[in-house]
Amino acid sequence: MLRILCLLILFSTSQNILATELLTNRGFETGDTSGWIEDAGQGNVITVSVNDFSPNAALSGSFFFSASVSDGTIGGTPEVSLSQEINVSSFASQISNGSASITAQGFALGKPVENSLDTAHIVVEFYQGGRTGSLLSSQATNPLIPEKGDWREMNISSTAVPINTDTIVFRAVTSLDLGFSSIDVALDDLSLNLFTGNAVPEPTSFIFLLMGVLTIAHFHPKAAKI
Ligand SMILES: [Ca+2]
Ligand SMILES: [Ca+2]
Repeated sequence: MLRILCLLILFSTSQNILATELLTNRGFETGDTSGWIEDAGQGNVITVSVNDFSPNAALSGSFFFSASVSDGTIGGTPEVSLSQEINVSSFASQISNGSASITAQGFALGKPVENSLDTAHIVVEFYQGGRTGSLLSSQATNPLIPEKGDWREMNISSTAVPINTDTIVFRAVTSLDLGFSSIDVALDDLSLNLFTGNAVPEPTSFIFLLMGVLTIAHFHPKAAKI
């Protein structure tokens, strides 16, 4: 009987979880870096690479970001970082009761003729008091050496938003294999999702469940001893 009741509760439960994409211009489809802070002020949003990425095309849409010297970065630049700073104070109640979490994602591509080990990674930082305030915690992917000829995924799995967070910073970072001159890395389809809410029983389902249990208890008194 206990097993049946547990199953009934499971099936009467709905996933009352909302996902909100926090990034703007996440695939660079404005044709520029609108919405992004270019920490090094370098790189460029392109449709076709001078130096030929392979495939020489966006992962989705028409545009992608390139950190390559041929696309505007000064030779020898050790790192090109794009970031967005998102004020999440409108989610304060969910964050303060521990029911907010994030996932982050991005894709990187290398060049077919490039033999240096440039890398890409993504970072999510949680702040109290804005980006210049207290860093509460952060998550980062391991450095990825982009594949030549294939967009590869960087992924931060579900991470709880620390209580007191009012600002989340997302960074996509490309890094130079020191000793070489060009960061031959492209980025596209960056994403930062905020999830709020918990799995909660639907009131109507719960009433039907209660009626069912009471009916069973009425006709099968022994079965009600759970
Ligand atoms: Ca794109
Ligand atoms: Ca390189």
